Amino acid sequence: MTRRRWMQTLTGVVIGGVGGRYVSQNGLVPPDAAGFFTPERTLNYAAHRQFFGLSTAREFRRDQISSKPFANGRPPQSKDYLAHQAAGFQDWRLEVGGQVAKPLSLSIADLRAMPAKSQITQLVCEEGWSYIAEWTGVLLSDVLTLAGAKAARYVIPECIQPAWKQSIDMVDAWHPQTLVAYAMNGQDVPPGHGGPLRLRVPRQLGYKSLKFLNRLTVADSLEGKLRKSPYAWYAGI
Ligand SMILES: Nc1nc2c(c(=O)[nH]1)N[C@H]1C(S)=C(S)[C@@H](COP(=O)(O)O)O[C@H]1N2
Ligand SMILES: [Mo]
Repeated sequence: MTRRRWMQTLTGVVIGGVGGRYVSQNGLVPPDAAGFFTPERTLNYAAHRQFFGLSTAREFRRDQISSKPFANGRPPQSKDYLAHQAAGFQDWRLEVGGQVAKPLSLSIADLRAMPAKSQITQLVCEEGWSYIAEWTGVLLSDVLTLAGAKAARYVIPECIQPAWKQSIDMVDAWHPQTLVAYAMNGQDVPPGHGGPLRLRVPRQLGYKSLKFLNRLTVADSLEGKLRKSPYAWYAGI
């Protein structure tokens, strides 16, 4: 057995034996923890949630904003996206549904009419690069409040690229830095960075900040919407 295996086994025994019941009763098992065999995911998630639930990501000064932020990947080339782009995104909608009292369909103008919030945070990609930018938008918590979100486990953001699925728990969904962003560095979010609308979850690695956002679902289970990915579901930083 390698040392890593030993550590994993040991952690598994500790979580499985002593903390297992506590952890599962308190919703501290992430949806991609395959039971006993990936205890580090549970340990990481449970520790973050127990000890750092309300901590905030670092915010930066305006003079620290990166002059050349890296746009990861080309914007979608689908007919649908190009048509939205040609129309200046005026028909783009953010649908909000699932376990809510009042499903919503919000245009970018509707979102701009809501209280705005800005933050200068770092987007950190799991591949090792990062940039600092100012994001402006509506707090996800304000959108959830407007929709009358009910008690549930997850918010599932979706985008115009069906392969890109994500989900966050309610701690991140209601967190005071989690934004539905329509502006980056004072301009409309450019297509390369997920325009016209993207999620910003600054307490997690970049892949949780879904670009081209068009739907939010409040749900208790991920029902096939758990992204198959080598990367951990919980990517707290
Ligand atoms: N819809 C969608 N969202 C996405 C991605 C993507 O390819 N499509 N890439 C993710 C990854 S891996 C990272 S690091 C960030 C990159 O954001 P950026 O393009 O502003 O650098 O967006 C995330 N959100
Ligand atoms: Mo990334």
